[in-house]
Amino acid sequence: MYQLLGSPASPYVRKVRVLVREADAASKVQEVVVSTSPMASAAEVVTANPVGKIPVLIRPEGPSVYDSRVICRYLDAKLGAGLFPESRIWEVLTLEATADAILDAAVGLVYEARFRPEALQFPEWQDAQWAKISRALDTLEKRWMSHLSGPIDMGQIAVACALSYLDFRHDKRQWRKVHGDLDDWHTAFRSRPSMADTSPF
Ligand SMILES: N[C@@H](CCC(=O)N[C@@H](CS)C(=O)NCC(=O)O)C(=O)O
Repeated sequence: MYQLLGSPASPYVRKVRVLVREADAASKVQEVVVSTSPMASAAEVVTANPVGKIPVLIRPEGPSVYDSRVICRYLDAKLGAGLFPESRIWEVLTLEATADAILDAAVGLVYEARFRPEALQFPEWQDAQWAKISRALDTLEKRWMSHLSGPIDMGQIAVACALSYLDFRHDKRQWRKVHGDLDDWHTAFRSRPSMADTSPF
């Protein structure tokens, strides 16, 4: 039995939770909820991942595995999920990296607002982070719609988790208003049972 240290609000953890459900392997991965933050790392997370970030996968056969991209690739292999097809592996990995980059900027913005004293907040930096997200959404819409509409893979799951996180934490930015094709795609994708079952809201 694997143990997944995480939190229902974390979009990186959600990628793994969706993969596990798509692989129909929920009985093999116990989800353990932890509370951790950049300013107060949870001890049980640090024991398994020195930088204190979630998700972390504790596995019976060796040391823990961490970073959502590594965990997803690992579990895909172990559970036979088939979400990293060799025939389009570089596209899948690039798409996943694009989704994770959206998340890195989006989560960073939340941390800035939550943990940095108001007087030290830096609107230009915040705008630059949102500009990264905006450019990535433009690129997804211009270059990736046919891939997103093909057979399910890890790239699609990562993009769906990233877009849901924008809804969850950055709703005021209204990304859907200027990205109609992505809006339609995400609205259909999020109705999959694996997505509905892992929604943070
Ligand atoms: N690249 C990492 C990012 C994970 C990450 O930043 N997780 C956040 C939760 S959404 C976290 O653990 N933050 C606590 C911290 O930064 O110390 C991954 O893909 O797993």
